Amino acid sequence: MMRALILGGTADASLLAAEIARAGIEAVYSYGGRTRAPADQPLPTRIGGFGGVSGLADYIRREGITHVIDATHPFAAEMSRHAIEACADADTPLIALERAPWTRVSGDNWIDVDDVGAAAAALPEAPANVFLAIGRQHIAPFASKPQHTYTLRFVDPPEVDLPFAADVIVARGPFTLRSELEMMRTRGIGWIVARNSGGGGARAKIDAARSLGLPVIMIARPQLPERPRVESVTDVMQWLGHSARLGA
Ligand code: 3Y8
Ligand code: NAP
Repeated sequence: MMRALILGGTADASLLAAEIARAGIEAVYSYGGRTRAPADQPLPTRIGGFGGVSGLADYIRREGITHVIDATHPFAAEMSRHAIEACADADTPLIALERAPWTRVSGDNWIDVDDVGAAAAALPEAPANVFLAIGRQHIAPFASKPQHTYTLRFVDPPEVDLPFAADVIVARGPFTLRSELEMMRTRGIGWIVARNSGGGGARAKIDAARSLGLPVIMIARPQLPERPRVESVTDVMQWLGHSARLGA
């Protein structure tokens, strides 16, 4: 009897959950508990960590999980690494649903960096107006460059003081080109810091930067160990042995 675990938290995971529910496959959707009110899913949902690799392996065994789909975010590296180790330990099939990274197109002015520390170092010395579109968890390195005016964007209002003065937009994506252009123009944004998340939900700021001719400091994805990986819900459904009913 098939029972799938979706490690969720992204737009692609929501699309997959809808398809799995439609196909009548027994499954559980899992959030990490990072936001106050995550989107509802059409599947039984659990929220919060599993308790490391062993906690996830125990969960898989205890809940009779037969297939694990890692549909988390390319930057949710710890969850993805734990899934690889726990599935090997529990001898449970694993597949990753992961969107391709964004690639430069003509007109893009990207400065490629490896991590958020290098992103802070890549900012100019002269004061600039910077949009940090990298969420809430990894902003500390920018405290080393207090000369800039920062705009941050969080899913939920900040609960603790920020490590540097900044203006916070509280908004949950996906975002549109129109709203990103409006925000960047009215705030006089001169620099954008982004992670190479890929997908459509966060792409609008990259397109807006290109049309405004603004530089984007682009943080590369963390390296992950090899695991089976697909980019579409249809491929996951086929892996699960069900053909996704396209748009039915
Ligand atoms: C909790 C689930 C859907 C899912 C929507 C996608 C698109 C909009 C774009 C910017 C960049 C950022 C951030 C972002 C995007 C989608 C998708 C995506 C980026 C929710 C969600 C959860 C999270 C967690 C949150 C992180 C943060 C990252 C904000 C739900 C809305 C910056 C990633 O405050 C915090 O602790 C937030 C933490 C991890 C990165 C960070 O380190 O701060 N996502 N985002 C999931 C869980 O608990 O398991 O609340 O419903 C999901 C989405 N966020 O159904 O349409 O699929 O990528 N999420 C980045 O790309 O760099 C915003 O502002 O331009
Ligand atoms: P992370 O740093 O890779 O994971 C840290 C720990 O959080 C994991 O070891 C696990 O705890 C727990 N966790 C993470 N995702 C989980 C899930 N879906 N279900 C159960 N536990 C989970 O994770 P993150 O980058 O903070 O991302 C957290 C969530 O936000 C994920 O669902 C991810 O898909 C979503 N998200 C993240 C980003 C991003 O930029 N990172 C963007 C969009 C959405 P235990 O070790 O206790 O099991």
